[in-house]
Amino acid sequence: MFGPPGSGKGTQAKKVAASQGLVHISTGEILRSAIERKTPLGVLAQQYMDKGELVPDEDVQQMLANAVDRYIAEGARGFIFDGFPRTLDQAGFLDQMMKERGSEIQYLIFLDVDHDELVKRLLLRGKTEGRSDDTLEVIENRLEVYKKTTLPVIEHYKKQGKFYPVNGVGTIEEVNARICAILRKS
Ligand code: B4P
Repeated sequence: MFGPPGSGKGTQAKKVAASQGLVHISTGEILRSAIERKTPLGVLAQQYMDKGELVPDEDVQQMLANAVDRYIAEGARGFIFDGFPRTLDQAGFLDQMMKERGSEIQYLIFLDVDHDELVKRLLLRGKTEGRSDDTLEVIENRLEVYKKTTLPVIEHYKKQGKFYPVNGVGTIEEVNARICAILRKS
């Protein structure tokens, strides 16, 4: 599940995981849990997330591979990655990691939402959930980082014929129906 901050990745990934029997892995959630538990990764991650920067590739990649292997050992039959990959290096890593495990990415679902709507949603979440990276200054930086560093990942999966754009504006159910239509068709 791919898109800018606030596009609904977490929201939609949870729904798709539940309906398709997939394991949902959100790198943002794992990092927030590490911060709460004050693990070495959490202490490191907080310095980046508080500024709206990305956590270094090697740390997130290691964390993701550990999570995937743990779930495979528990019998997982498929995954939905939410918030990963966020850089071209992470995309290359993910492809290689899946290949080594006899699988591959099937869809890059891109949630398309305009800038003003993103800022509106994230400011609202900042008010209701009190996430420390949902303040106006940090949101604007996250959106900048997304444009510069994360957007090129689209080209990577377009070349592989795996890019599926979805209009991410509408109710949560409407967006979910658009995603389900893509999964049903292919
Ligand atoms: P994430 O946890 O992935 O944060 P996010 O992009 O803001 O979340 P998301 O996009 O899932 O939120 P959603 O739209 O569902 O990452 C946080 C930070 O962790 C990053 O900034 C980075 O520092 C670090 N990080 C994570 N992954 C990393 C990686 N791979 N590499 C390096 N660093 C990494 O929800 C937004 C709000 O919109 C919610 O309040 C929701 O209720 C609402 N909403 C959703 N759908 C809606 C709809 N259709 N209409 C109206 N509101 C909607």
